[in-house]
Amino acid sequence: MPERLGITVTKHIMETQRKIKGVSGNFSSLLSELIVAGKVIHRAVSKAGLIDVLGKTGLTNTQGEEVQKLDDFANTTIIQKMDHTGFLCAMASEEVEDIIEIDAKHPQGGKYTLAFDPLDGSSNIDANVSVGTIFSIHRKITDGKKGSLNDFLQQGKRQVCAGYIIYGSSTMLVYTVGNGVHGFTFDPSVGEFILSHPFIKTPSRGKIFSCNEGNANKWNEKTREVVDYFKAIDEDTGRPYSARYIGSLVSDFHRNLLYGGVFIYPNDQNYPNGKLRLLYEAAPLAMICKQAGGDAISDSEEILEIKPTELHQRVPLFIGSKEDVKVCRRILTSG
Ligand code: AHM
Ligand code: MG
Repeated sequence: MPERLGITVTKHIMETQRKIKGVSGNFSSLLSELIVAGKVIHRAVSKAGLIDVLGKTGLTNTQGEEVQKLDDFANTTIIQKMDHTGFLCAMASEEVEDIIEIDAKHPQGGKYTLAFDPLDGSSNIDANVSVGTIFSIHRKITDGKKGSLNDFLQQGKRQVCAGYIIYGSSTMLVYTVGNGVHGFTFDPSVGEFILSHPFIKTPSRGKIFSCNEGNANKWNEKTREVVDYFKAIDEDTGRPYSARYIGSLVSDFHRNLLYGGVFIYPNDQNYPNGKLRLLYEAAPLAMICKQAGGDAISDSEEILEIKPTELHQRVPLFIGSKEDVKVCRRILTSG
């Protein structure tokens, strides 16, 4: 008897797509292509420690290929994998200043936009810390075949799909199209993502708070109050919470999604609007978190309600278990 493979992500996407109103076969093909890019990035990340070894000269590795920084590599991989599919009208990447138009030599008229952070947390990569790719898909809303900036400046609640791939102790893909959050673990022996975490639900109250507390003296008073709340002793609500902070957003978010807790990147003296980007980080993770039963706010608004005004807009982020975000909201908006 052959071993049962389990549900592959491709099968899952095709089945899910049939249930979503208004999406076509293009949509599952788009995601499938993106997942192939994720597999290529997975392969590169898993060899991260060898890059210097193989490319000592800094120019080429033993195969004669140019040795590239991994975030550049991930960025180029996604662009090259997606630009000729005909499904996208444009892309936007955290690594690229302007929107990425689809070259005239490729099919035009794609119905979707793709915004992505190719390798979030990449400053940690030399220490073997988990990193991730975050993605967000919207429908094109402007007329004409080419995508424009306005196609990207849409509220997070208009996302058709959001997800991330975490390159960790195992590589996982987590995605939602608005009917729950589903996690797939990469099985390298068959080269497929296999459904391992269907319908992920985050605990309504967590045990973890995650923030860079080294910045506490640069925070405003309200943020300090929020963090003091999670550190205070209170048996009924299980406080103090544990502090856990990797400094790699996908990893911190993923852990808190599964275990429950709140991730905080507030505005501070260095980052008056917060550090994290609305389109590539906050909005897609907010969609996932909401779908898993959690919540996400900036200091004053629901993340998914914010209408972006620029591509690389930053936003403060308080995201995680519903009850914990409720406390953040109460303190942040108190008089
Ligand atoms: P980047 O987009 O420059 O890589 O920064 C994003 C990263 C996140 O992964 C992480 O949550 C955050 O920066 C950590 O910032 P800090 O080092 O200030 O705590
Ligand atoms: Mg990032």
